[in-house]
Amino acid sequence: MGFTLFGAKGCGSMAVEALLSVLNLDYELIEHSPFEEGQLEQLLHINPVGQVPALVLPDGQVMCESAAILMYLAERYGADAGWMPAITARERPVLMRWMVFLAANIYSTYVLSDKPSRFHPDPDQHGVMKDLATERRKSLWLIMEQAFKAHESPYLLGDRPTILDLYTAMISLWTPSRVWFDDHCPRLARAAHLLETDLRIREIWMRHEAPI
Ligand SMILES: N[C@@H](CCC(=O)N[C@@H](CS)C(=O)NCC(=O)O)C(=O)O
Repeated sequence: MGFTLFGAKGCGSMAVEALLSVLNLDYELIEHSPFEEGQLEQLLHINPVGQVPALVLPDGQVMCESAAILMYLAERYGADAGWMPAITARERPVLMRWMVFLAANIYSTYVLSDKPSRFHPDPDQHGVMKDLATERRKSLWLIMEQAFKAHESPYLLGDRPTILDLYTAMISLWTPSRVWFDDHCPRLARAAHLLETDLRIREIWMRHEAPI
């Protein structure tokens, strides 16, 4: 019995799919877009928040929250290959800090811009809300870029890719845009592009029509 991943095109399930693939784990992908009425209904049975990704583990437990899923899978199945630094490694707290930073600060802003009516009833205000969310994302990416600027390693945390490279690469595909990211966050972008030379990841990104 393998994993079942509930995901949608271009969504946060991409990174989970990529990690399941590079770790050679058996999984079935079920597409349930949270943006399609009928599919959302079904998704709510799996994740009461109505979001993807949601991952059903081989023992039947449901796991949600992209950063938590990536950390779990990488620790459990990808530690030897370096996808998650060892608990005693210097890189471990760095990875945990920035995984949560990406989830809590950057990814969370899409909750506003994807469905702004949740935060303001007046549609005339939605444009400005989305613009402000984009500006907020930009400033957060610049903070992360600053923190990694002096790291000279090929990937963000060393010579091998970790889930931090994967999560960074995925979220940087979204608004403002990979073009903005490449121009303004060259250190982070270098790691993302290097990760995307892995054909298994590239194939998944292409299937999601990622702008790489
Ligand atoms: N905190 C969640 C956020 C997931 C999320 O926002 N997913 C988007 C798709 S990329 C979604 O399902 N949006 C629909 C909604 O928020 O109602 C995670 O990290 O997994």
